[in-house]
Amino acid sequence: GPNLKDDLWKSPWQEPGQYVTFEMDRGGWNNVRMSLELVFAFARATGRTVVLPRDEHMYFPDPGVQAKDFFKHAHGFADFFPIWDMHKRGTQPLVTMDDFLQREAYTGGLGPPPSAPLQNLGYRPLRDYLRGLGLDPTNDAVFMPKVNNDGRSHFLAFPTGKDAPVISNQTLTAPTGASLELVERLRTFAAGRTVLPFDGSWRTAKVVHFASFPNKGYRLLTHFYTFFFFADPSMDRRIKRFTRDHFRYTDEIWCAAARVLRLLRRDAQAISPNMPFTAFHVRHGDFQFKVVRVSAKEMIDNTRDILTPGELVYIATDEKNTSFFDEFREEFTVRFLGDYFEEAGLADVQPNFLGMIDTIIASRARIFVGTWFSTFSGYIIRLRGYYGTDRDSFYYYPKKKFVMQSDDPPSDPFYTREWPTAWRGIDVE
Ligand SMILES: Nc1nc2c(ncn2[C@@H]2O[C@H](COP(=O)(O)OP(=O)(O)O)[C@@H](O)[C@H]2O)c(=O)[nH]1
Ligand SMILES: [Mg+2]
Repeated sequence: GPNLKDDLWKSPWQEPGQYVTFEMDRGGWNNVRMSLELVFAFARATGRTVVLPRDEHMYFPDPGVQAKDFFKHAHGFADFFPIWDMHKRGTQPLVTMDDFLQREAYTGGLGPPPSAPLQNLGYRPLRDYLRGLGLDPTNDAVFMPKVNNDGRSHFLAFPTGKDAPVISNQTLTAPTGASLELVERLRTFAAGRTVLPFDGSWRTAKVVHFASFPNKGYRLLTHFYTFFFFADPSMDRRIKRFTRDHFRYTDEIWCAAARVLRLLRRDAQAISPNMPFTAFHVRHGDFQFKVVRVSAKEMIDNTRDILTPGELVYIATDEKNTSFFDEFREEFTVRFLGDYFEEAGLADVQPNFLGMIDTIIASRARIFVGTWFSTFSGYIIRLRGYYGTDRDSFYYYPKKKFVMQSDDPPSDPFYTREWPTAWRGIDVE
């Protein structure tokens, strides 16, 4: 959990009255979560206040359970993570969009105020207002960083402190005055990418606005820890702890998962006393990567050496037709979230939480087998990294089956999996 020492840390770049605004990513939930973590990590590192977007309808595909109201609910991030806790603890200040607009936009502090009064300012006019300020080259109050190619070609590098030399491409290619250790770490981190120095507007703009505007080159689909380089390794660890300790699903989500876990363990122990369970995440639905769409038989054949004959296999999936998994039933006791719907009281849970509940359940398994490319599988492995069980994570895609047993540093494409640098050794001050 969060600790007081981390909470009390102040960014060396903190200035009064600076903010980060952002738009929710338009992809699936884990893409949204990745950009959320990135925005908050940036705010924490720079001492800026986070402006929370208004509640929105987000993209949650219907995973085929008994719920009909997936799109009825607009969500804010506080529905999923207890984010106001960090504000109350003084760790990371937050403000709602409407309070921010009243405080800064309608007072003229950012440039021309919005054309409509607050109560009439709809979703699109608000979005276009913020983008418009960011795209206006004469407005130095709002900076909208253009980072093409989802952060695969660039990353942002922070120097050790306020008056320390800026980290730039020069540091990579013709370093003068930088330590060999720093240059080596920077080269490994860069993995062929170009440095964006944390300097200029990144530091001075009143507002840094992260737009989700992919066809114009404004989108960051990458892990925060592969996008921010810190010349000070202790700052790097601190920001990783901040993400780990403050982005934990709410008690409501955890408790629902815990109810299922108790029943799952009961069913596993009915097979044999003290028997743990194994989990798969099989991503189908709208998933665009066809090479990982293989039959259940192939998944079993590719992983039989790590499975225990007859054990309980929990399958988290967005495949609605569970007969797809019949071959698993021939060799294992198989369970899905839907099997516990009544007994675990899931009908009373907000249906858009079900994917997060599946995530937590799968993360607690003896071994985990994921779908390569899936950021949903990736997050299950991240959680296992936080618990220390990441080595017991695999992919059923043979080429990538054992990648979690390697300590390779992050490389392109960064977002298709999680990397041990997110969790390994981060508790050292
Ligand atoms: N309940 C449930 N939903 C899932 C599962 N896998 C995918 N989904 C849904 O499909 C979305 C997948 O999109 P995303 O989170 O972006 O992950 P990715 O597309 O696999 O990288 C999730 O957020 C869930 O809404 C699963 O195992 N269980
Ligand atoms: Mg997706």
